[in-house]
Amino acid sequence: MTLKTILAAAALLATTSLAQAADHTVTITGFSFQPANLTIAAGDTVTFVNKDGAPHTATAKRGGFDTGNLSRGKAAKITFASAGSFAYFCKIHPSMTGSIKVN
Ligand SMILES: [Cu+2]
Repeated sequence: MTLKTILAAAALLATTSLAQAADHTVTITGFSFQPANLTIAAGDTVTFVNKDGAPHTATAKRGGFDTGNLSRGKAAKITFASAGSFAYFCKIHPSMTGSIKVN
């Protein structure tokens, strides 16, 4: 295998893994997460966007991720590197809940 072939193969691999990771969006509106339950693949990202007037967080109940306070119009992008189930809530309004399942 020539160096040129190896470089081409590496470039192809990099392109393939980029194409496979998807970005999902959870919109926070009306004091709820939309969609509240989301299933994604390992390596995907989820962007939490706050469209409410009130500040909110998306915080994993058992650790793993926390957007911190998101005021109106703010967003946070979280990468889910490995499989698992993540129940989360809003620290400011604990009755707001959602879950992300990573396959
Ligand atoms: Cu909230």
